[in-house]
Amino acid sequence: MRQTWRWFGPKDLASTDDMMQAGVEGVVSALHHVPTGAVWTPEEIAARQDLIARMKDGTPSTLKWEVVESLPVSEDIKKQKGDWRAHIENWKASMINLHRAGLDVICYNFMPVLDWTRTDLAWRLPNGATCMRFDFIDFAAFDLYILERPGAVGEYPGPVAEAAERRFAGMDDDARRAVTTNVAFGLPGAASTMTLADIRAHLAEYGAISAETLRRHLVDFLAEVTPLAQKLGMRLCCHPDDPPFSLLGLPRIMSTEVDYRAVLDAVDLPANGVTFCTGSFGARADNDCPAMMRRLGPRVHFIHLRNVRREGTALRDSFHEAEHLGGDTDMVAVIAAILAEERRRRTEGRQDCSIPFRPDHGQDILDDLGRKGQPGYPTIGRLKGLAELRGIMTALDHPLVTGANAFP
Ligand code: DNO
Repeated sequence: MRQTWRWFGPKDLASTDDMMQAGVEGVVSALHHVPTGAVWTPEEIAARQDLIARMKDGTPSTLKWEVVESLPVSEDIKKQKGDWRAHIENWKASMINLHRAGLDVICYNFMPVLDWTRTDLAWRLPNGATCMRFDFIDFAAFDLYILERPGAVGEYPGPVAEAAERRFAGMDDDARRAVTTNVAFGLPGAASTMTLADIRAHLAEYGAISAETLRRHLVDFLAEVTPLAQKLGMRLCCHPDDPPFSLLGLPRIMSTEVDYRAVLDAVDLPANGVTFCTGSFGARADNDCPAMMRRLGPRVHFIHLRNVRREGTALRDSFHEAEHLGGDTDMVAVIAAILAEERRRRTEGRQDCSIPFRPDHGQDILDDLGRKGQPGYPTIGRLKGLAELRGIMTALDHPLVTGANAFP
């Protein structure tokens, strides 16, 4: 398991020195400033590589940019409208430029309009730390009474709609503004958040796009880009929907193992793969992460390790981001499944035997608090997560545990 870390570029509060001291082996990054749909040029890619290769004082770091997260897929491609064909050509041109620069793993997602969605970006825990939270009642209150989405009324179970009405009535203007900003926050690294009018306009565009249509658009996209990736020896990996269920009436098609299987089988090349995000999958009780890792394993090209605590029992329900070894996902079992997959790859002689993973998100603790970093990406909280995960990896790989030198 290759220990990587997401770095947002020169504006990131964490430095290359911080990453080095955290024991990071490789960097995950993206050119967030390049507009979605445009080509990532060799110059821009090289400039980012150069920043990663240097410590604060200019001396060389041992770090390299190893995973792209994300090369964004435009709304036009998802809807097959407007400039979608040109955007696919540009995506391929970016792939070629990345490959020439030595970057072969590309994470992307196919979530319409909203990327990951939370209602609270700094929810206070009993110990004073903060974490991100998705409150289904707050979300329903936003949808029903702030966005006033036509059609929303019939989509919530009665008790949820009633609770949302009471919740909305109890919110002051600040609370209403906060939930709106948080829901519209979307993409990490994005330059701007969306207004209510933007969201309404986007939703109207998706009116006629069913889940089946969106899945077909994803398969069409992959049928274009995957053969090139395969030829170049690159690995594409789709990130799951976060949370893994429909929001605002939008189709979400990468939420479960069945969803992934359909898309992996439709374009059945090793280069068509999975970003295995335990935090996204884990927000649904019917996603068994260790078992999914075992079954999807051969096609997993990148891993996000994060844990969530589900707060209710419904399929669509509230959850918050727990500590990496807390929450409802059995992280030890997931790591055991990853290590087993890596051993299997070694026996097959595969080159990609060390799967890059990153500690995904983290709680804001100690000096993270009040630091105004990228929500979900505190330096110390993630360092703690990485250290805990590294401990499990080291232990599970130890001869005392693997049996090579077991206890008498
Ligand atoms: C959230 C992230 C996602 C992820 C993209 C990948 O923190 O895990 O935004 O980067 O969905 O395309």
